[in-house]
Amino acid sequence: MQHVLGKRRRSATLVLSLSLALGLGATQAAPSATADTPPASGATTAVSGSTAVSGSTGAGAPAGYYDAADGLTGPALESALHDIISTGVDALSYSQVWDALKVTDEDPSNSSRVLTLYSGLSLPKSNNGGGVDQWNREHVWAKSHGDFGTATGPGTDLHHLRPEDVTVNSDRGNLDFDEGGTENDEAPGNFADGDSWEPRDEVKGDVARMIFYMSVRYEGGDGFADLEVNDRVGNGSAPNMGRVSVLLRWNAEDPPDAFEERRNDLIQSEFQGNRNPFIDNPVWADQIWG
Ligand SMILES: [Ca+2]
Ligand SMILES: [Ca+2]
Ligand SMILES: [Ca+2]
Repeated sequence: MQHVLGKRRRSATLVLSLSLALGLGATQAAPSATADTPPASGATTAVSGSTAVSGSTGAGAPAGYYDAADGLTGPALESALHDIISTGVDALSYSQVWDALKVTDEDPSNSSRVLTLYSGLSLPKSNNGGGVDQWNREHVWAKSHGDFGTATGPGTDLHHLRPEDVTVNSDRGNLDFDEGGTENDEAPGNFADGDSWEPRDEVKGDVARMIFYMSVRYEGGDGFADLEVNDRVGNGSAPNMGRVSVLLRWNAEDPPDAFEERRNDLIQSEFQGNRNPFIDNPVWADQIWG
């Protein structure tokens, strides 16, 4: 049984590797979307006012979206971003998350599939569920850290929910994020030890920006815990997630790509009505926690 599954995994990985090698991967979509747009006119439609949102290749934030954060740093910036991303939010039910992920995490090279976060596999959209080799809903901010469960709220917030292979999701469990450990046998490039999980290089920044979003979005005023990043691992059930110093480095090393930006746009326009500011402007993380 184990042996057969292992073979299936390797072949799925091979297919993905080949498609990436052939230029069919998510990162290939970025330049063509904006390459023909003159920089000046592109910038005015893609970003808000005078706030410097550099490097964005997605549709980006609507004009004015971040105006209230303009020029701020530190706690004032955090507070302004909290208000911006907590206004006019349409929160989903946990069952609605299944269908949403089939849109936000669609494989750019195959519209009948989704891409999984840690394992990087392309799996059929229809193969969601709780069985071995199916995909399910990974809470990147582990739901036990603050005990928010799957009630409508942080547990159903698409900005930190991603498709993942059921058993890899189980391996990550509720570990904090840090570097080191033993490589995961089902998801090469991911490592874990007793108190932390290190995602593969391609999604290190994605993970960091999802955690930053959750820390700013949830401040304890909505019946759920105040979620906060800290510089520890082994946070257990405390409403904290670490290690922020490592997450800041990952944020710099793995900047937002077209897949992540498209996802942010879709969550705002089709589902929740709010954005992850750290995808639009990764430097804000340094200005709050650096
Ligand atoms: Ca560790
Ligand atoms: Ca990435
Ligand atoms: Ca918070």
